[in-house]
Amino acid sequence: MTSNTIEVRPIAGAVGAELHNVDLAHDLSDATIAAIRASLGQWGVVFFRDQALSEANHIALAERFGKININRFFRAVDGWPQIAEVRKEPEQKTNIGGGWHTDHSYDQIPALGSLLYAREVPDYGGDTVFASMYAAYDALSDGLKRTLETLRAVHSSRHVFGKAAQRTESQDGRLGNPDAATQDAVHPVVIHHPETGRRALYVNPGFTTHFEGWTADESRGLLETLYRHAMRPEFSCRFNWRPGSLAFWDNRSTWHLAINDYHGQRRLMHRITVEGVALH
Ligand SMILES: O=C(O)CCC(=O)C(=O)O
Ligand SMILES: [Fe+2]
Repeated sequence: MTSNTIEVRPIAGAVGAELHNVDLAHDLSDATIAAIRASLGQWGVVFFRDQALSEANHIALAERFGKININRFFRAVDGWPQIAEVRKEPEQKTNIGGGWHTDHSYDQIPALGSLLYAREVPDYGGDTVFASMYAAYDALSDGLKRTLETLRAVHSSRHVFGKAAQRTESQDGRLGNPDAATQDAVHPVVIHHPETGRRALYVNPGFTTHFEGWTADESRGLLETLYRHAMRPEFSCRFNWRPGSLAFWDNRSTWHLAINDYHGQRRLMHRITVEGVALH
């Protein structure tokens, strides 16, 4: 297999690049995979346009980056247990991933990232925003950086996917298995990215509950300060989907949020999540 030279087009200053001149259904050569991996490390999320991927193509691509994690909360695509469905129907009001979060931080070995592929998109809206936790960390003062490097934080899925969450998604079949939402995880507040070695802020509004050894009440003020900082627009990018677009994000260096501004229209995405390593 030959591989053409991939063209990397950043879409914002801190995070996100479109990769052009690549056909993911036909070229999974070592050179192409290495180029994607390098861009993912640098840009936190990489985007591809106009990809014609079957479910098998999508799986083959994901497997080049690691073992597939079968999501225990999302409904799978019929016949494809490796592929989770991220769906919103015209009559549904809530969407999946509508607040800032990092997937799987509630796992002690969090997923590396996800490959989200657009099958049906609304006429307008339904963009996804990403934020760079490299940029957020880098812009903190030296004093706060030093303090944060001594802290660890607890992350949980209970309040999101567990029984207490009572989400409408569980009633309409998009999410399930609340009994699996019983584990918590502890990670450093500042991680050293396992591949790039760069430091990244690793707390998020979706799943972080408190600093280890602090109460939730005591943690709230500092967490809110960090979240407000990390949400600064210059650390983010916004991706407008078209059918056939694919986003591959790195959970260790980014947050994301799915904008819920397309009521009355369907949006259907296929997601494959790749396993990662413990974070230090
Ligand atoms: O639908 C999206 O754009 C992203 C949803 C989400 O948070 C996810 O798939 O992890
Ligand atoms: Fe997500």
